[in-house]
Amino acid sequence: MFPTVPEPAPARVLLVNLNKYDQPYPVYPAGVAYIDGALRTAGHVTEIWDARMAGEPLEDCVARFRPDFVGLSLRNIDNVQCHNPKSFIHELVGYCRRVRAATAAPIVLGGSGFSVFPREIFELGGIDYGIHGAGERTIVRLIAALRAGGGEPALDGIAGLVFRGADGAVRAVPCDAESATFSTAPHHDPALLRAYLAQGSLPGVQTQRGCPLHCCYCTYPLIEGARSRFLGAEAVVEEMRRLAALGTKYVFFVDSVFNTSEAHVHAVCEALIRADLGVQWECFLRPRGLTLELLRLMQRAGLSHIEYGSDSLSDPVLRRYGKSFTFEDIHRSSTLAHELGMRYSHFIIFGGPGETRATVEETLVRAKALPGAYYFGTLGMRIYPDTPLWREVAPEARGERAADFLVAPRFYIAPEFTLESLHARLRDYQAENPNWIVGDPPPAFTETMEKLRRRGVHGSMWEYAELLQRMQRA
Ligand code: B12
Ligand code: SF4
Repeated sequence: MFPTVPEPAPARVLLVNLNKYDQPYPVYPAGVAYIDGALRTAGHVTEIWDARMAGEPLEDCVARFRPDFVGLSLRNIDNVQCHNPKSFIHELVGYCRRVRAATAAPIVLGGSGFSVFPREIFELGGIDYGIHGAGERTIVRLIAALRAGGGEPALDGIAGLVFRGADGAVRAVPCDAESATFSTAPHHDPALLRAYLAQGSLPGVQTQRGCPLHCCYCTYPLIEGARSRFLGAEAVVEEMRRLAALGTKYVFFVDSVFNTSEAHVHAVCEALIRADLGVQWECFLRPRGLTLELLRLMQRAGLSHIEYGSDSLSDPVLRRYGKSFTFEDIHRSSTLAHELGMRYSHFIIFGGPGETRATVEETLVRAKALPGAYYFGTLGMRIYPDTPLWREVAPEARGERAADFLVAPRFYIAPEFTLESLHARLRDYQAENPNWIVGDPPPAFTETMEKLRRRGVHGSMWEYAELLQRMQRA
């Protein structure tokens, strides 16, 4: 007979969602739901404290729940608005202090915001462990290793973990995003989900992770990996079914790009059509490789609003931004969506590398030629470490460090412009073109959205922004 090894008691893990930001609407913490699902599957006991929705102070929750571990989720570092910047880093530091004062439990920090600056945020000093990238396996392995008394060699084998070694140096174990699939399922706290739905949130559904493309500013491949991993179509339907059963009528497919693989789009849409759940959705699409048939299939499967990640309507700028399509592709994708009567928008980043006054004007003129389009414009390009833009700007050569770009958000603005000159041009243009939103949506739009949502209207509703701006002009 072998002696029986007692199973360790389940750990009590308090998950804290730090995100209170409400533009364009409060975002349901899908990442926390995934971590919750993984911890529960591993047999642990969890509770969520949500900075926006919690009914009690964080300290009271800690005292009542008595966690063995506290997991913090950091989604946003800042609002990425160059002319109206708002950093969330001081808020993070404040929360770390409050948790530290309330419990001796180890603090583990993860989330997309953390994954953009993992070392720099770790070095702010408020946490014990950081988790870069997808957190499900990593947090379960970390808890097992710590409870088994595993020291540095055990931690060194945990992909995505950031920790301080015995020598005092920060160690970042590389992420492992090589598997061709991902298959974890989130756990939704019904009360939390309903609270977000009541404030107009569109719960996120993730059908794939990773982006293999190389746009010059983009962090998504750093957060999720550069290789696409797909969730099976039936698992996507199951997730949509669970959300529908909890009262969701409209979701956001949070994939970096939904149409990276035509086969995946077909599989997911056909499964959704068969399941006939009556849930509508919105997603990011690359304006390339789309056909009328493919878009019609997505429409039949519930796609209601398309967000094209176009970035510019000028070909020299598209090339410099590292985009894998041309204005002709954008024009074709827009016309197809319009023919099908679908609502679609383009994200445009003004003032990045290669932008000149002439290319800005080219984009603004061409924008008028796309039938029925809505536009979201931003000014300047946020500079993130480890991106092609970072290497082009080469801040280290001037003695600057990545940490300098964390707390005070920094943006690239092409040499022909100042922030003010670019802002003034776009503000004037927006005044004449109500289908544009530059920067944050106008307050009248946000207020109207809130009213409509309280009356049970769901979805993105950008079309109301145009209506409101027209009314204001009149
Ligand atoms: C979809 C998306 C949106 C959609 C959201 C739609 C919706 N209804 O959910 C829209 C377009 C509305 C949006 C808006 C904004 N977004 Co956005 N968005 C994304 C995107 C592409 C995916 C986010 C997502 O849901 N992923 C799926 C979930 C499951 O993954 P996850 O949250 O990352 O969680 C995993 C890990 O991070 C980790 N994890 C998460 N929490 C925890 C906790 C612990 C303890 C652990 C261990 C691990 C862990 O494990 C999870 C599971 O694997 C990301 C980029 C990206 N690829 O990540 C940007 C991103 C999150 N957005 C970003 C920003 C800035 C914004 C805006 C501020 C932009 C703006 N100016 O309006 C707003 C803020 C909205 C808000 N109120 O918070 C930034 C945040 C970083 C930063 N620069 O600050 C990102 C990273 C993009 C970027 N620029 O780099 N966004
Ligand atoms: S901008 Fe979109 S397509 Fe380009 S690398 Fe980022 S996620 Fe991929």
